[in-house]
Amino acid sequence: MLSRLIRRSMLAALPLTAFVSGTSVHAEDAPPALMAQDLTGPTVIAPSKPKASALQFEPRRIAWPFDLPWGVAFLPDGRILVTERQGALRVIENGTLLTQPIAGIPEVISGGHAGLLDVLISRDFESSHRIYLSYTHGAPGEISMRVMSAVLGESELTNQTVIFDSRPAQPGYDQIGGRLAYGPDGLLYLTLGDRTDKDRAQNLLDHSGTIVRFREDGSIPDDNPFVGREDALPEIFTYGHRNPQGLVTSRGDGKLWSVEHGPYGGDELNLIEAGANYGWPLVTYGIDYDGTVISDKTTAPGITGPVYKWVPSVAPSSLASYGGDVMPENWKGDFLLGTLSGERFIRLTMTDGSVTGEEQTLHHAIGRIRNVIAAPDGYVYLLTDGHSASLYRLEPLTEEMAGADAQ
Ligand SMILES: [Ca+2]
Repeated sequence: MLSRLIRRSMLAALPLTAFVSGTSVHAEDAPPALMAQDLTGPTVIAPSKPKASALQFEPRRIAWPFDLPWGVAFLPDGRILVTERQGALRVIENGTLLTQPIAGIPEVISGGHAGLLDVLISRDFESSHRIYLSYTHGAPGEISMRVMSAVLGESELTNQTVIFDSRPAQPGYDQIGGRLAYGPDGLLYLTLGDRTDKDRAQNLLDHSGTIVRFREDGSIPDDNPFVGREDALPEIFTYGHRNPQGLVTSRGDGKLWSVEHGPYGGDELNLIEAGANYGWPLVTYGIDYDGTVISDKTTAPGITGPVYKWVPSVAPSSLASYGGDVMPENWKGDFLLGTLSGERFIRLTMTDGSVTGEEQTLHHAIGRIRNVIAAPDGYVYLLTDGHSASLYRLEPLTEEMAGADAQ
């Protein structure tokens, strides 16, 4: 950990041209000073500036401290589950973070970006009490991404069943994806990153760099796009991804969307459609961290381009779709993103499948944002990153408060 901190502080002081070949930095980890630099990539768009005047809420810290938290799930009884990467499933009950984690979670291998990642409650949770966990499993050199189905009791999991296990198991703790979500079809989707080995994202016999689709019992739908092909794994739904960490069914258009970390520049918002190739590393809007060009192309035949991109990178960690009644009416159907190195909260206004507005707020206000959740209670929650992290709830500023400020 110490060496990592030193590496970060050194990098922050170095210009891009001073990077030595082979230095391993990822969008997730790159310090804000680095990411804020301008780029000479294939295409550069001006990042929208955070607008303080647009702030219609303030973050209120409701639970802490968490150690490397990642996933959040809201239970119908009001409890909140939070995963910690080193292997704990924490519980917030009546506003208190319980010291005792849930027992019976799977053994995980953690380090880098890896460990216990997402938690998702079943659509029939009220009757089944079933949850799903994504996590890295195995030994150094042989790490796979798994999804476990289990039944949540008062303080422990039972009926644990592994319903997905990525292959091939391989080395690498970074760029592993890990986001679980229900698609519009009621099936489970999981994102998998390229494990810093970019060519894997174009290899259909490798789950790395893909989004996979399976049923709640782990079986594979007959209409998955590559079922029946000998040169492809049947769970794969889309491929050519670098490190997707956000995945959500839109409350606006009802379609499945994802955000992924690009390299140095080129984070993407993608509309996820069966069988599509999102291009990594054949085409990209970014360049490599050592300054080398990964591809001189941003489009190619057969490649599905992003609906929206960020150059320079913001490092999007998560994607939510707002549909509640607590925040302003015009938020309905919008996408909400947390960002890591960008340390900001982003709201994207969507119109007919296109981004028609981007609002960036909370810049450096609460640190790196690991997750953003549009919760069943209508509030938006933000989970920060790191070894002393917190869960925040966005409190809308009332008209009375706004009026008081103006006087
Ligand atoms: Ca792409």
